[in-house]
Amino acid sequence: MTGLFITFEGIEGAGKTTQIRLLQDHLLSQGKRVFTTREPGGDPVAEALRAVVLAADAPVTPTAELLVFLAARAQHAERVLRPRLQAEAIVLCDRYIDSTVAYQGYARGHDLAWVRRLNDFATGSLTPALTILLDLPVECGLSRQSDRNRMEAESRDFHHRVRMGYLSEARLFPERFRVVDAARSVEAIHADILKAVQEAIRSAG
Ligand code: T5A
Repeated sequence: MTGLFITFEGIEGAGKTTQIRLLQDHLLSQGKRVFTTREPGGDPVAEALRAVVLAADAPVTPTAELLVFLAARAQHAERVLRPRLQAEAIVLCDRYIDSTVAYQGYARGHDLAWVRRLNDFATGSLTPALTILLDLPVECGLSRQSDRNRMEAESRDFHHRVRMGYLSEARLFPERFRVVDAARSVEAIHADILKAVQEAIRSAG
């Protein structure tokens, strides 16, 4: 695998989409080959699964929810992520394995070791070189939201557990995570992300 795999994580409204767009523009202006994608989704089958699992009124059980996110990930990893990384692109992915650990593990209550093993199974252990965690208080993230999917309608407590879960993962895997304070201006956040990405590009080179 010769590309560079970078994932973006955070609670609802953390600013992942905004920051990925800015980073993509910057990297393209530097002549880099960049590919942007998202989870759940990024492939027709995975996008169909996304529609099912995120529909506002879908009566999805917690176990089915976990397995649908993983099924979408398996499809995306094999059909999209691996080929793009083999084509030497910098791949920017909006959410990945840590979303499942944070939402279905820490917040929903599925066994963490089990969720990690399922992530490995779904992806063939495809792990990001760098994970940017955009961290901010739940109230701040939720106040930025305009439309609400099924997960976004969960309680504040649920989203608080997601946030704490992410921060625990960042402490467990410090070599991969960079935690960025996302309660600041778009420009200040972008500057921090650029530093982390430039370091990752140097290390990979
Ligand atoms: N999920 C996903 C799981 O439960 N398990 C899994 O395994 C996976 C993969 C995905 C949902 O699925 C769940 C998690 C999610 O609930 P989604 O629609 O992709 O759903 O949700 P998000 O990823 O949260 O996308 P959002 O668009 O809601 O949030 P972003 O992308 O983090 O934020 P962004 O950039 O769209 O910004 C939101 C708003 O804030 C403004 C923007 O202009 C925008 O209006 N904004 C700022 N405002 C002030 N200051 C800043 N610094 C700002 N940055 C952005």
